Amino acid sequence: MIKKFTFLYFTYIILLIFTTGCAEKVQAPAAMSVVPTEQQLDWFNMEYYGFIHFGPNTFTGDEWGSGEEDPKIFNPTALDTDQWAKVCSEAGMKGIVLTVKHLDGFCLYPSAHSTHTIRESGWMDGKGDILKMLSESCRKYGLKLGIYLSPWDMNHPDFATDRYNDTYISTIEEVLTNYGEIFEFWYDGGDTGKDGKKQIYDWDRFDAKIRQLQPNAMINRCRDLRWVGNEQGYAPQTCWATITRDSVTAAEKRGDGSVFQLYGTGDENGTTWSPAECDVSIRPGWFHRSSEDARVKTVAQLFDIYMGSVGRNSTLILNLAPDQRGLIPETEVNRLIQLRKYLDQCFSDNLALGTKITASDSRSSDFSAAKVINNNNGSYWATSDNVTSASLTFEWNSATTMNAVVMQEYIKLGQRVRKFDIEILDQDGQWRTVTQGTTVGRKRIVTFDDVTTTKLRINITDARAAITLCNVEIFKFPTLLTTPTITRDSLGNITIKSQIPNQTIVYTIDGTKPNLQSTIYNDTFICTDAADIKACTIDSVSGQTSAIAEQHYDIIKTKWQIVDCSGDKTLAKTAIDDNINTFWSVKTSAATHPYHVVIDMGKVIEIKGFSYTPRQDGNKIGNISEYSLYLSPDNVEWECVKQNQRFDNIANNPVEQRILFDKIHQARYLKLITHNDTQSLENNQATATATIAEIGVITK
Ligand code: FUL
Repeated sequence: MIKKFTFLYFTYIILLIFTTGCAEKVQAPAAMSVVPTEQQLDWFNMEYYGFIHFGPNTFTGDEWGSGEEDPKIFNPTALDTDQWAKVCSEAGMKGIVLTVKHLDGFCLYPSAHSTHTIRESGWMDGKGDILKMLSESCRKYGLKLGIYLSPWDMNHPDFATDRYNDTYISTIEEVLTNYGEIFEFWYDGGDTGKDGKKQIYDWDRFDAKIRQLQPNAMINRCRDLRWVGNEQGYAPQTCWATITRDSVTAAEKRGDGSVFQLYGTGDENGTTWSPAECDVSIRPGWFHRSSEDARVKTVAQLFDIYMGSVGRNSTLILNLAPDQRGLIPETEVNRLIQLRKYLDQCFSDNLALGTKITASDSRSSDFSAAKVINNNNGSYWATSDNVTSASLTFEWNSATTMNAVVMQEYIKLGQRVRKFDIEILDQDGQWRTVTQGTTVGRKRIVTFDDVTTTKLRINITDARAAITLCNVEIFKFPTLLTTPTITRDSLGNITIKSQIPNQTIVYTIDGTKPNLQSTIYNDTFICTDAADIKACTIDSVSGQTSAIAEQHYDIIKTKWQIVDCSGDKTLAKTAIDDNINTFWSVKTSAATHPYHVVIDMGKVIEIKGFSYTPRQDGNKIGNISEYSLYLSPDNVEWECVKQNQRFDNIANNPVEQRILFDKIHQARYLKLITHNDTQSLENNQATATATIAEIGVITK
């Protein structure tokens, strides 16, 4: 019996081997002629990483230095590269590229080939090396390190001479040998020296040196990757990972602007694999300047950029600009963390998992539709050779709400999809197109209005060769609840705006936290008295709210007048116009403190304190640091309620100063006398200015 079983068993095995050996195994699709290297695939998979612009410009307020800056101005007071790395890592970034040398020539490491470096700044007794510090911080936080080393150099005496190529090579050697593994090398443009002479760069030598020292580093400028052609962080809708370098050079030479479009779209017949990298700064400029603090990109803007870059077959390199302390400011940190939270929410529940999935064509069971939901980007759905249009249908057991689809091509074999559309099965049994697009590439994310359905169909309608998709995800992105902004004009009209249209805003005027029961904001309303206004956007179904915006207003100043002041009375009105973005600046012929202003509030009122808002444009000149304050019922009898007082920390943090009195006063007139300002204090200046964005009173 045992013998018989053994015999049958072996016969079965032999037959199995025989038949399997004979069955024709369906081959994978042939690769396209241009495909990425393993290093390019690794880099592409990083998706999102940071850029850091830091240097003398951080201290001068310039975007482009001249190279003539005194290195001593570089003096961060609390630099912490661990903070940079921690923020980037918590934001979900995978690396950081540092401007080791911007075009002003200043090196953030002590280069032996320059005399314009961190060593000459005297910072850390001339022993600082920010590249080293950052390389250690990146290691600590599991981030990769990249280097921006500007070939253009406005400081170096060799620039625009035959010697400069050697000098630049020497600096490449320094930065690529002493700081560990480098994932990306960023050249930048520009070639004109001070006297108008142009540097002829030896790019081939530079490339070869980088390859020799860091074979895994990705080089920009249409080598391993390309600039996307704009600094807004967006790739175009059609974005190929391939490009032809000769066509780029020709377009650059034509100078008709067409090259920027080419950088963006790439070229489907391109001969080099060089995907787009989208660069953008989180604030208007690449370097920090406090005058732009209010214009840090919002979470909604950053999310849109993410979708327009990572979601369009590109990577996103997002610039963070440390301030003069050498820290990434709190506003940016908060935005990045909020963005991370929102992205995590968006991509947390893949509705494609567990669906019944079918394809109109598959080349074999090894390349079945199910491969796009098996959580393995190494396997993929592929159509038969010559089948360049096909559909994938996802079916749910019950009606499901969705608004986003992620698709990924198996780009190891090259980029193929030219065109696609997405349909859902309507309640009346009809297929309805919800979105359409062109290229897919490494990752394409598309969104559409919420739809509730049991079936979704992706139609690839045109491709360069057999279709290969390794991943599809379907999501219901939650509504992005953005913090609204509250403003009041000089007549008392309150306007509350959300960054995303049609979001429900609720508000309170008594300082309580708004919730589903609070008043819904529909239109501008009047509030001339003191009020604590709080507002947020709210999801009327879940009751979830955005972060709360709040503004404290006191009585309106429409009837207020300037009775007397140093300098021009008409100009002084900007100090009581309820607009913190305008300011009164006074410097009389004496040009020294004290300056004064007397304000008539129209009638006798009860006041508990007063407020002073310094100018909000980031410039410190004239910010009052020492003052006295007087009150009067009749502009005759004056009482000094604050004598020779100081506004604490106003130099570092020039926000509204709210000063309470010891008791409530009845007054109609208010007189502010200045004794000093932050600039004069710092520079020991003999001449002085006083500036006032707003003076107000505290009544509640
Ligand atoms: C540009 C430069 O001009 C900017 O200053 C910045 O460094 C940006 C990333 O690249 O070409």
